[in-house]
Amino acid sequence: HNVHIIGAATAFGQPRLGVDFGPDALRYAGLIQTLKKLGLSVTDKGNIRGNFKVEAGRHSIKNDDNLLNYDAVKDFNTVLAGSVDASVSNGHFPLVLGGDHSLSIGSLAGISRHYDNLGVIWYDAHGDLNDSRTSPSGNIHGMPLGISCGLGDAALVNLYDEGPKVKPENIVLVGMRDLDEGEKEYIRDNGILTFTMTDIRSKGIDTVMKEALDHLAGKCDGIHLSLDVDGLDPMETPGTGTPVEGGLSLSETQLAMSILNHSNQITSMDLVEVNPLLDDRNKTAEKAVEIAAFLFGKKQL
Ligand code: DIR
Ligand code: MN
Ligand code: MN
Ligand code: MN
Repeated sequence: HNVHIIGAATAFGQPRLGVDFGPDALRYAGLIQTLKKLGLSVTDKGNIRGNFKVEAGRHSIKNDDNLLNYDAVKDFNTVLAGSVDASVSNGHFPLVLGGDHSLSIGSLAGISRHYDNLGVIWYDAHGDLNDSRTSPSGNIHGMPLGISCGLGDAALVNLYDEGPKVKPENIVLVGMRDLDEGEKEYIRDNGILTFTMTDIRSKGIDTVMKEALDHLAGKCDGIHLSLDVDGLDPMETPGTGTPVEGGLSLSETQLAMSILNHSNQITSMDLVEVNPLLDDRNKTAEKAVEIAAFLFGKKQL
């Protein structure tokens, strides 16, 4: 692998500032050295940065459709999609560092054109399947998977490429424990394979990950992993904007990543929602680096 690190320094998808420093927090936690030590060749493409005008109240503007920072999210993701597309075109593995989860609109837009049936594993406390109608918040970081499936605002759905980027049957949700009513309805109506925390406690994360891969095997020509650090328990990863109790542990996540590594199926990744301003001495970024290391083959012995 040649891994392309793409820093997606956006906080536009939600109201809390600081998540735009996530990519640098991950670098300071040793991401690049850690991946190089695993024998990977790593290129850091630097950060894509939105034009923040916090003092002018830029970071709290909603459009008529109740979408927060709509224009900024759209412009940012168009640039990000181009960078991700270029990396995949040149045969590299894009590792997109967040930044809030709205960045997956751009990463999926840049990646999906390279696959007929892109699989997506969404490792998160949340489904991120809202649109402006079902969203309780207007925060676009709660919508990227829905948008990628074709839900909601047309300009976001058609961003970078016409039409939806992902099919519901090619999605697996892992770690779910805070789904909004509209998201539950969309999951049921579309039969999206979903593993709640209750399912994970019952079956074990190893069985869950194997079932996830089995579900995508055969039909998908690549699998994108979108990992929101709030999928882990807040005791593990406190530095994130929307923590939810009752999440995955670091060791379960290491095991999950090992299983994905052994499958040799993962072709791209987002590592998102690290907010160093909410963190305890950068421990969330350090754990996120450990998670990425396991995805790329780190072992304990
Ligand atoms: C909630 C929170 N479902 C929303 N979503 C988050 O605002 O749509 N996603 N935090 O990661
Ligand atoms: Mn495609
Ligand atoms: Mn989340
Ligand atoms: Mn998320």
